[in-house]
Amino acid sequence: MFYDEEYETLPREDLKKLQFTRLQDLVQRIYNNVPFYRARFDELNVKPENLHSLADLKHLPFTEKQDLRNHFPYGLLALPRENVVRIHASSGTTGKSTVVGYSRRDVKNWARLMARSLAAAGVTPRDTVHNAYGYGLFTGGLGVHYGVEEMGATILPISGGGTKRQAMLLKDFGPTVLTCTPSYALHLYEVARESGIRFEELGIHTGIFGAEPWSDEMRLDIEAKLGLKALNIYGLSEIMGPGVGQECAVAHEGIHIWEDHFLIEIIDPISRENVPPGETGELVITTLTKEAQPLIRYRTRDLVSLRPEPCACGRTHTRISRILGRSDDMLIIRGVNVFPSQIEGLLVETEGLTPHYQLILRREKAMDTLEIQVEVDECLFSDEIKHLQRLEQKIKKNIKEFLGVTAMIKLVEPQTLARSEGKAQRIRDLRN
Ligand code: DLL
Repeated sequence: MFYDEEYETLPREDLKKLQFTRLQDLVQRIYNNVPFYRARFDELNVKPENLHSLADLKHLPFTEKQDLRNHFPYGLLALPRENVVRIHASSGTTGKSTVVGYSRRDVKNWARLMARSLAAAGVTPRDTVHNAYGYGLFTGGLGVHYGVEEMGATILPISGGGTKRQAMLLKDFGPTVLTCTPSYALHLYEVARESGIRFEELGIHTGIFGAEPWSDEMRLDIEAKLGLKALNIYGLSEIMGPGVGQECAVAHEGIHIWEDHFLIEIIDPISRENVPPGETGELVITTLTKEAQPLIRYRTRDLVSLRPEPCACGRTHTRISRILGRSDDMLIIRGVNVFPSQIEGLLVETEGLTPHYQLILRREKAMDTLEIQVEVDECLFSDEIKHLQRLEQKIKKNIKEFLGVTAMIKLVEPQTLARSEGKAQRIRDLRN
């Protein structure tokens, strides 16, 4: 059940001490070796020796995605280039991708943290993992891959795409664990069903899904359809990749962040002050042990809340809520703020709809409009037109009532919206 029991259950006092020692070491390394950070520290008039406790973290500078872009590709390395053994990059929808370097020890730590995450999800060395996260510069494929090997389970390095073939492989190789994005899990389920494969009979007991936002309602839908326990895995390439945090199978609620390696804060994105536990804010992460490309107070843009209460699983590492949205994903429709995941929640709950949807934003006469296209399920589609119209009205009313925005609803035929092999593209912003 544990991979690294001593560290996973370290009393919080000891965990804090360990974090502080590691933070001191990190700050020294970064100040000596990364000109960008040295300049930032000097600007703010802070020196590594000014760090007396974890509370002093607040005097250190933040790091933003733009800082990584400005130093593209290798400008933030804290080690000589020849000590870097691997490079990953995040695709990024706008601008240049962000590049991340790993030392030999970084990739080892990553595999161990990923193994820890798998163990927390209930995976054991007896399991076989069908890994449909993409292999390549994206961290999902290789990140999960080395974690599975590290823990001694069997990896099926499938990668994304070729969904029909994947469905066959599910049947042939008999995996017990599925790893991919939640949207791809649903796609795989549909394609398998078309080939006459009943997912719930495959013997897959656990799905470890992440890399894109998904709602609680989506989780229930996936669990019901695929007949497995769906657990949330969190990570980002700038910090490491998958395995920064993992929801445990015991509580099945909230993501444990591996705090001996990552120091987290949750801040108000505007004032940049810490928000109280339970309140939603932006997750900020400091990498305590990364050698090649450590980051201080990295602003993830992911919105979460802290759940500091102890967990039934015995792990002492704090939990965060599922990712509620990204601050840069928030839609502002005529002054009302909504997150795509809130819309998703309402759609998935509505009978007759599928979890396949797209949000289309337009600007008409200086007014922002939102159109929601959502696929209906097959039984409903053959239904009378007036039923469909009634359903559209019902969704529209719910969205107005619960989220305060007016949306145009367009029900579309099953299988008409594009499926993604990795991260789903839910938003089409046509405003510019
Ligand atoms: O998506 C790493 C990863 C791979 C995580 C496989 C989990 C599984 P990036 O491509 O750099 O890295 O994208 C990171 O994806 O800042 C979040 O906005 C989002 N994200 C990651 N995990 C989750 C999750 C990988 N469980 C960005 N729920 C992050 C919601 C997630 N969003």
